[in-house]
Amino acid sequence: MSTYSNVKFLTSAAEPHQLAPDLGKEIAFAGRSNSGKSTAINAITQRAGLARVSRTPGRTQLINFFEVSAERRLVDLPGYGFAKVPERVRIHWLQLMEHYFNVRESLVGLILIVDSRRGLGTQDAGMLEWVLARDRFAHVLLTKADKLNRRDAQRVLRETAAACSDTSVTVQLFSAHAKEGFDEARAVLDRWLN
Ligand SMILES: Nc1nc2c(ncn2[C@@H]2O[C@H](COP(=O)(O)OP(=O)(O)OP(=O)(O)O)[C@@H](O)[C@H]2O)c(=O)[nH]1
Ligand SMILES: [Mg+2]
Repeated sequence: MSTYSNVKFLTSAAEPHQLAPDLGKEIAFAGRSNSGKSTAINAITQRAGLARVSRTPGRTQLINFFEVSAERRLVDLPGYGFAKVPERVRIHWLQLMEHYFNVRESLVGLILIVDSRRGLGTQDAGMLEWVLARDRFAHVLLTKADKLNRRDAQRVLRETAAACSDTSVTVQLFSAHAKEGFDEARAVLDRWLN
């Protein structure tokens, strides 16, 4: 039986007081809107439809908590960088994220989801700085690798790893569609949760 065979939706939070109880360990998935966060969670847990996938960027405006086992959680954070989001939504996002990262004792690490065709952006780098400043682990999934040829995928991997070389951040290629990188990602999650 895999670690994730009993994973289930726990709760959603739109406001700080709605966060799941801060017990045990949890891993957060963050990234730009439409980068493939929800898809990656579904792929890693092998549970189609667990986290909602959308073609419309900015769909996940809530913090969604999924329970892997007692006091072990995966967290789907709302995406950033979607230009059409109104200012008040952007400010709400910022306040919610600031609160989450400041208070969350159970947060052990961040899986940063980056579209491999875009590479690491300014906001992505900001997210990494945020978690590293709090002494948490961080791992980058370069998603949608199926959209690149092998040579370009390897180049993005090399460049991203180089950009993170002064830190403890690890990087890998990932594709939900081509079923690439699942074991590598699961190994990281297992290490952090155990
Ligand atoms: N080709 C390809 N498309 C992917 C892959 N992963 C995700 N997508 C597509 O990218 C789009 C966005 O995926 P989501 O998982 O909803 O992205 P998200 O980061 O959760 O988006 P928000 O919740 O809106 O921030 C969907 O149309 C997915 O089908 C992948 O590995 N390969
Ligand atoms: Mg999503």
